[in-house]
Amino acid sequence: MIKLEKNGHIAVLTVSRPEALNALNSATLKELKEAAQTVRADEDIRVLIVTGEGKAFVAGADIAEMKDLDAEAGRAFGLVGQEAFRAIEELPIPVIAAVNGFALGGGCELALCADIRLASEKAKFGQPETGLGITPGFGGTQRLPRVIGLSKAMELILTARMIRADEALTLGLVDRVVPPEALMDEAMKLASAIAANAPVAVRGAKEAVRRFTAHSLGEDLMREAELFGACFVTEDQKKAMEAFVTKSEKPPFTGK
Ligand code: CO8
Repeated sequence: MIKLEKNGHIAVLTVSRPEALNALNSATLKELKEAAQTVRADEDIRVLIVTGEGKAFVAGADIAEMKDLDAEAGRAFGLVGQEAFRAIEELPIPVIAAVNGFALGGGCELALCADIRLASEKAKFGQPETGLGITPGFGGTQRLPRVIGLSKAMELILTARMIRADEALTLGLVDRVVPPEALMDEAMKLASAIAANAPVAVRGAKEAVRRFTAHSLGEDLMREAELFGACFVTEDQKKAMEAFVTKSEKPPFTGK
């Protein structure tokens, strides 16, 4: 479900589960973490590009797998996702997200783990979790405000609305928007420009810049996982996820 290809000093990681719009289940998260470890161990790789196969980048964590979790299992699933995402974020080399389509929930959160984000004009972003009876659980509550600012992050997370690439650009969620057919070429050009610079200096610069936002991230992610797990004892979460999986109408939320 994760493809890893090398092209000179550049590696391309593709989330490839197109039948479920690349939704992240436990097996995919495990492969994602392993792929990050493979990239880390290969000193020849200087830049990583992360993208998705088909019409989605990643349409979120797998709702079918999450729907019946209880609080403990929910928290544990959140931690599995957080670990895989941290393995990507903490790579010493720069990571570019080439967002080709839907980047929702865990997908938007995966893009937030990259150092630079390019988007296709067809990309769509959002944190739909509160509409599914849960909080964002793969780092969105912490990384989104760090990238776009507090109140804009609040608005996106609390409304759960989906935005197009042009709005994502205005918000600073992506750095550039390009036509769909140009996305991978542009990502490769950017990666090549970075890979042509001195590897030790590039890695040092990445670490230094990341320190700007990394303060207390670890602790804050732990609290996010607890809050995420707590949603899985609610009827609202069960009913909203059941409605998604059975393609039926979501009942109004009751707060229970
Ligand atoms: N999980 C599981 N399956 C999914 C998901 C998902 N997130 N997204 C899409 N799929 C599946 C659909 O069920 C469908 O499967 P099937 O063909 O078997 O019916 C297939 O992918 C194609 O999807 P659609 O038919 O719905 O495609 P559309 O083009 O009509 O719609 C959308 C595309 C708008 C992207 C729609 O699929 C959608 O709304 N998906 C869900 C998006 C979402 O809410 N994502 C957030 C999930 S929650 C999350 O990510 C929490 C992160 C934190 C987790 C922490 C750890 C627990």
